[in-house]
Amino acid sequence: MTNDKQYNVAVVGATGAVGQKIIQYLEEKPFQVNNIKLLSSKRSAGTTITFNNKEITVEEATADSFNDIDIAFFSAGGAVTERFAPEAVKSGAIVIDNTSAFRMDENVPLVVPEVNESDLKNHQGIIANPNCSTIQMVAALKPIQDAYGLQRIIVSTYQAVSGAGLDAQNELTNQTKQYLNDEEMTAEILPAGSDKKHYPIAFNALPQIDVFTDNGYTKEELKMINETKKIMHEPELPVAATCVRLPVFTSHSESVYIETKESNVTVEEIRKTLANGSGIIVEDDPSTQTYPTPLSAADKKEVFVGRIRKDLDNNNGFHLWIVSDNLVKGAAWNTVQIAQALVKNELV
Ligand code: NAP
Ligand code: 3JM
Repeated sequence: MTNDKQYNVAVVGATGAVGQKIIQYLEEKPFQVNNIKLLSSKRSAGTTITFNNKEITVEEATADSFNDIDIAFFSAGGAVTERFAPEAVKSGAIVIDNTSAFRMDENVPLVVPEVNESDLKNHQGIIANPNCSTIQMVAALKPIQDAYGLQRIIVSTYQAVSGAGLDAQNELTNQTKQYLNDEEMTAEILPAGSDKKHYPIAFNALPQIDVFTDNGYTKEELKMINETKKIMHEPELPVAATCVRLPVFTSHSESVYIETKESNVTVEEIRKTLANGSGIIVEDDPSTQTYPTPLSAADKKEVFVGRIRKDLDNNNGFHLWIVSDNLVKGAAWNTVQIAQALVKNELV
């Protein structure tokens, strides 16, 4: 708790994978919640969700939902944000948005508190939460950027199905059962709900997250590339990304290659720099087979780093394995941390 003021909050997408986690973290009292309004589409309106042992009825989100709201958390897809976030701001609320709708808007701070909390002071009503894969990578790389500078990032991701919503999680469960029962697997959602073709994710690996763009990269890959440059305030930093979906329920993993500006940095120095970083836990010891995995990182708020190695050919190159719960630090917890920072800095 940072001050005595009480805040009225709304959660748009309260019945979804991200929304449910936001509600869970608000119960931990990151700041004082006076009233909470839980919003969804017509489909879930009328159902109830428990908040602090009280049953709250979920309401359909409309333009009028935001009167008297101080902070509105949005995680119901880009179209819902585009439709209602400006209305919420007009009603006097600050919007913290989990979708990609406004992330690259120059008037919208894109924030990971451990990396660029000070960008919050420029907000004009909407603050964007970065993509889950971006958040864990920049959180881990920030201390390295500060200490040694960065001159290149190349990342390959190994992403969990929970990043694609509750329906995608159910799809993995159902396909797993079908496969083990020798039945044909039905694929209707992944790799991208809105795309023409769907492939099974169970016992598979799909090198497509979100839809393709004209240059051959997927939108998820471009989110990682562009958001990283914006958050790290390095528009010219070379960043390349390949994003892959795996049959893992929770936590994204990333194999990240970086080149530092400074030469002759040692693995021990990188390890120490990371261990001193905020919200980072180093789990790295080949002698005891210690490294993070999706299961070990699940439900944790931190970003875990292991397999730290120096490149064998490039003196400035390092390889890292970065794992974090995509619905926690990758979405809900980062969102709630942003709200907490707004309260702490008296920006709300
Ligand atoms: P989900 O499990 O499919 O939940 C979607 C939520 O949106 C549900 O609460 C749904 O309500 C609600 N919704 C759908 N249409 C709506 C409408 N017209 N009006 C109001 N509410 C509506 O999805 P999720 O995984 O929670 O993700 C939600 C969004 O968060 C994604 O679309 C994405 O933009 C963003 N996201 C961001 C990150 C990140 O990296 N930061 C990660 C994951 C997701 P009903 O129950 O009524 O259907
Ligand atoms: C993660 O607008 C939509 O249909 C949501 C697509 C989506 C996004 C997004 O672009 O907001 C699904 C899952 C994200 C994200 O965090 O970028």
